[in-house]
Amino acid sequence: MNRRLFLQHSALTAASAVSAFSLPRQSLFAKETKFAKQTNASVIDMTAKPGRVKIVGPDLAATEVWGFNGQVPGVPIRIKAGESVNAVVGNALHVPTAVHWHGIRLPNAMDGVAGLTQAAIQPGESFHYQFTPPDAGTFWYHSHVNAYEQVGRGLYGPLIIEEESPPVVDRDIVWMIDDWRLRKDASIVNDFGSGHDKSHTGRIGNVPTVNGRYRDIFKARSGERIRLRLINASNARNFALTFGKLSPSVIAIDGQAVKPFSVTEPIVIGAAGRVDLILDMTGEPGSMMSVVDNFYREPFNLIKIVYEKEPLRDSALSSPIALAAPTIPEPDLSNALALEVNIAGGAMGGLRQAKFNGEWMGLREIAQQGYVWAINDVVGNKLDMPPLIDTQRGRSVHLTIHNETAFPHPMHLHGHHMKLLSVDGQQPLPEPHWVDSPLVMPRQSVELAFVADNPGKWLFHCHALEHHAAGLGALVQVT
Ligand SMILES: [Cu+2]
Repeated sequence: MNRRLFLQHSALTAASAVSAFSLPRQSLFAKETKFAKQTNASVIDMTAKPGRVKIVGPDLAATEVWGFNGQVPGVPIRIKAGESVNAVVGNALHVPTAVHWHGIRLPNAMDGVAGLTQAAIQPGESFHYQFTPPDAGTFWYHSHVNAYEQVGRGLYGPLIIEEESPPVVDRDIVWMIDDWRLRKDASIVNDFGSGHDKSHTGRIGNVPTVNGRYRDIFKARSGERIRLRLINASNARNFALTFGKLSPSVIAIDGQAVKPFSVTEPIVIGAAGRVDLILDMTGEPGSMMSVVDNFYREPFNLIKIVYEKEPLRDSALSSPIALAAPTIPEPDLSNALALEVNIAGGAMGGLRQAKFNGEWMGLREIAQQGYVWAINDVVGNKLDMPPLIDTQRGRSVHLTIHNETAFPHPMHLHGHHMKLLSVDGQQPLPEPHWVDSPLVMPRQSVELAFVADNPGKWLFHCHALEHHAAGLGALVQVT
């Protein structure tokens, strides 16, 4: 079996280091994780505004965040396949904002990239987003204005589109995983977009959370079958999760169904990525276990699972877990626009010069403007630059991305899904599958293809948000 996808973090240990901030010590949360409220209303009111959230513990100081309706994660959106998202986004912040619906194949004008697809929503103003997602699955939404600060302060939430006939489970749970850079008093360290974060691995925090809570407890029952939707909302932290003796089955990646396969290796979820699991809770009643992250050098317990004393049933369910196959058009590789995409720059990257505003410039000079990355020797510092890809609607595009840097890059394409064809020349696990934010590890080459069937100018960028802010972005134009 090709374990590359799930072990691709192994090359990382030398290149990355978790932030020097130490983890605060405090009690675990006692209560079960629950979202404040499910949204069923036809029009969703979601206002970006400051809020106070107990992140580090129920008895400790609250953290001043920015959240949609003041909460973290933001107001949850859960609709059925075929239904529309109809959201009025207000802005009660003192800065402009906008909402990007991550992974949704939607009309360009609804994509939420301020300065490209819409004007930013100014303080006191609102914007009405309306679209019908073509795919069921696990998606999310987040700010796309100064995202490295606004997402880092909590402006994100889950967007779940339920299948017409989903697999039978006892509970359908969302874990939005994130990490925060907090001081001992639980306040956010206000060093967003620092030169170090931009040129190294991105903003890695010291307080990893599940649904906005550090070291939470998740209660489960023996015999229970859970669909767990993992969404990585971190600025830049990647996760590689293990579930003790449980044997999770992966049923979807980046919102799109895959042929179910079970894993014992760590499950890698790059920044902005999603993985849907079926978890059969086979532990003993009354026992407990930890979900452990192994991506970086120091493993840590992300969340504790505690079994209730009463089992739900004696043996695991055996009903089918496969989701319906995705309905994304297959790219035609025999007639595709082929492009090599070289990612270069950053610390220890060896990039000497690149094109900045159309002129060749030395990296030192470029760094003085706050940029350190380039795609095909072009620094992505503006939204009105010439596109990396300019193609007619309906054409297949075949990309080979080479990461020539010392850091991982989750490369997100807006408005489309791409088929992950190979990783370092080998077939990905379990087979070629659809992605919207593939994690490309240092020195890795990743082959992708998609049909450019969605007209507009779309962003193609690194979702380590500090990297994007420092030039790791380009445009794909479909006309
Ligand atoms: Cu990056």
